[in-house]
Amino acid sequence: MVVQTIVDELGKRAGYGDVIPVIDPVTEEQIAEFTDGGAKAVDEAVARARDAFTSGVWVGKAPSERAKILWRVADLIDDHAADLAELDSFNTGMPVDQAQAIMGTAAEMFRYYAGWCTKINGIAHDIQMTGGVAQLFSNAHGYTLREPYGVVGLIFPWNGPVFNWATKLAPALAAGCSCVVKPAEETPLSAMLLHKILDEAGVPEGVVNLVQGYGHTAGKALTEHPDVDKIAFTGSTEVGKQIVAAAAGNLKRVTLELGGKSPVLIYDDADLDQAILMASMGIFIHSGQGCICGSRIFVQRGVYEQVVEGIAGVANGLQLGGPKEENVHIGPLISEKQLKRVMGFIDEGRKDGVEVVTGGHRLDRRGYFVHPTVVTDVDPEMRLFQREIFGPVVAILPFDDDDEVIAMANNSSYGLAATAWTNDVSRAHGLAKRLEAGTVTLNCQMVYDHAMPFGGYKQSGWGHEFGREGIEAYLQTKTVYTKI
Ligand code: TXE
Repeated sequence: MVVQTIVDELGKRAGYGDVIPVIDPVTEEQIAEFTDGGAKAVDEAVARARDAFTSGVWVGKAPSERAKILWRVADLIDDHAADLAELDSFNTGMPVDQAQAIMGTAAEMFRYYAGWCTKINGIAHDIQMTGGVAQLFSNAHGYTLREPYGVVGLIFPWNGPVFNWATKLAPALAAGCSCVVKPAEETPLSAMLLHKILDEAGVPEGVVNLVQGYGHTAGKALTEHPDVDKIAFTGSTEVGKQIVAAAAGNLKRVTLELGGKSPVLIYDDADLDQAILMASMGIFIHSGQGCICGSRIFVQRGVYEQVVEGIAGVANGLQLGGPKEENVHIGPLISEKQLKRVMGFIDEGRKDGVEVVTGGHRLDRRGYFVHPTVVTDVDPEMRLFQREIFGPVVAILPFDDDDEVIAMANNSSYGLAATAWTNDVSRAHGLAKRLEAGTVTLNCQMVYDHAMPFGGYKQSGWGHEFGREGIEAYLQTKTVYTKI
């Protein structure tokens, strides 16, 4: 019911470019279409956002009022969780129960940042300089103001539409920014309902502006726009670099949450049942379309065969299918483009001589389904081992000691997440220090909390989301001196 309404509304949106088809990754059929907003829709949206910011309709509200509205957004996300989950699973093919679980975390993101609205403050300082010309300023007082950047562009991908939206919008609004939101062209649906939720919650008109369109048209125009003060982006490292270049025009601020090739270290003293299950789910869940997926697994030699066998066993036991099918664990890849990309890496690996222990093929049915795939005999310099595949493909290598595995794990241009499974507590914390990653999980995997910062080392990103750092990413500091 909600799907049809949103599909109709999307189709009726005014646009200025090509008609973009929306494809169901389960059936490969077109389920909706819309017109690319392009640069013109971006211009209009930025102008509305600027007017809203200048008028003070949002940034000028009492922080406690902003907090109340963000709480209402959270409550409305909860109220509409079933509809939102239906839209995301319809659009991405992910199982409905998994989509539903994500809605709760999106609502909590708004509650968490609602709390920050009343806690944005600077420092106060009595001027203490003495001697020489500094005496002129000695009887003075200084303080800092934490102010929102102004108009921010929020660009995100298709792998978790509602969650990605909440992760960017909640802190941006808590900080007092006005926003232009550009969802991925593959997944435009849930953002339409979320936009209505903002309206119903009382976010004033013009504060959040939705632009639907391609990355190379609307997204690019947003990143180049001279009246946008900041871009927050989640997506590929390649596009992240283009955004940095585009932002140079007006030196807009940029935060980036990019790809990963996260290592998972499994030692022979670990709880192997747990490690095998979690390491498997850490790459196969959502068909490997998660930035923190553990796509490189290193296993201590004594338990190597056992772990490879165990992970292949989990892979073979997973049921793939669409949201309307029974007992499904994993959905399809999002698009034909991603299917070709993933199969391209597998085929290249085969030619280079890797052993495909299980999987390595798409399913013999409609839809962009790839069988969870385990490969061994991999040279660490292979593209399959160095590049983010963003599919259900894991490479497993043996290791003997800490130094060897740390060198292999850190041999990556990425640095988003890393995991170690070992019952030796001292070793675990030693590894946490030596692994080059923005998030390290010890004897657990795929863990996150709204209050804990999340960001990438190396080419996995700039800046942080979540926690205090998450709101600070939307604030700048003004220093004020006053003579007493
Ligand atoms: O990403 P893109 P794609 C990685 C993953 C995946 C690969 C390609 O490896 O295989 O990226 O996925 C917008 N200026 N990640 O093609 O192109 C685009 O419209 C401004 C990891 O989907 O980066 C969409 O909204 N915006 C990642 C968003 O950027 C542009 C999640 C992401 O698209 C733009 C997704 C441009 N020039 C993919 N070009 C993660 N970190 O989780 C595109 N966009």
